[in-house]
Amino acid sequence: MLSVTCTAPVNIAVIKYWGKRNEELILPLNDSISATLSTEHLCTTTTITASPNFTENKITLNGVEESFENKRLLRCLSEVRRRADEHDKCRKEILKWNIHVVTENNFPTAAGLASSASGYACLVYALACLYGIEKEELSAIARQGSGSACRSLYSGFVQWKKGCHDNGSDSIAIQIVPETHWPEMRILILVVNDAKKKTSSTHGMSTSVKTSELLKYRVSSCVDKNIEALTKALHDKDFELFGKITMQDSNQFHAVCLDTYPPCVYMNDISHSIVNVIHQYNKVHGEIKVAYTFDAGPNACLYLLEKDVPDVLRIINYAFPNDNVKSVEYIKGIPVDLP
Ligand code: 2P0
Repeated sequence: MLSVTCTAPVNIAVIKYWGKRNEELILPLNDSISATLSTEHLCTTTTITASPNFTENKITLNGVEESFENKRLLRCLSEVRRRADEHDKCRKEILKWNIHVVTENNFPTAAGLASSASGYACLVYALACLYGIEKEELSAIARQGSGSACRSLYSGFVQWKKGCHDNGSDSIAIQIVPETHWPEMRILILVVNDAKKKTSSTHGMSTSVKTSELLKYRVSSCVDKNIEALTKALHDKDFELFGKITMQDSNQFHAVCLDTYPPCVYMNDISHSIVNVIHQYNKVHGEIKVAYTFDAGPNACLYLLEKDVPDVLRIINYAFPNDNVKSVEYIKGIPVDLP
């Protein structure tokens, strides 16, 4: 019997992934960029045990047994096993053993807090550890579990390159800058609602690809420019530019969601109030001090610099005294070196 336990973090996109050109291989229409959070607050922990005595594969998510007959799960498992089979030093003797997977999120699952990202990153990383795969590029495998998962395998700010090969071999994540590059950067996550979302990202983006004209414009004319400018902002530690692009991309992503037919409505009234408060706050200061971004849910992620955290927390607590807005503080990624 052999057992491994790994932890993987959530990532929060500043240039959003929304739309696939290949649903089977999970190949995106556009590049995306995210920051990987610290595992102190939001993470997935997964234990995988392999044994010759297990009569079947099993998976438990947050204490509830789920079906193993899940296409994405099976694909990740077979991709890791295929690579292990090709490597001389891997534990080939255990490749045929069944496995039991026990996975826990320390935050609300499927509430727009990127649980599938940390979940599949953790699964693939743990499988690689189990079979003894070393120094392998794993992000292309994690991507086939959930697109955004490929970004959670690296720390700092990470770009998922859409790639151009039909087989997805170059649709991988790369680190743009490590978390040490901009150590003052912080993220506050304002949990507005932790209920499970109505429209899954997978379904929502598939409908957007079929129905949204705005998504075509976003992909053809906006994202590449923003990827380039945001990368420069990161290298230059230019918060003004970083914040502006982050907010504009979030707004465009939600505009695409509304342009989808039927529309995907992820932000709620509190989300929109947060947007207003942030713009007022930045206006009063005459510069961008805080940037918001919203994923496929109503919860806000605020990017800001450490020096501004106390004042922004004060404003948030003042503006939302009775609402369920909790804050969580930020960031350092996991090391990606396999043991
Ligand atoms: C992102 N989101 O870039 C964007 C922003 C949600 C909004 O990646 O179908 O759960 O599993 O590839 O990865 C959520 O999409 O979708 C997502 P699948 P995924 O973070």
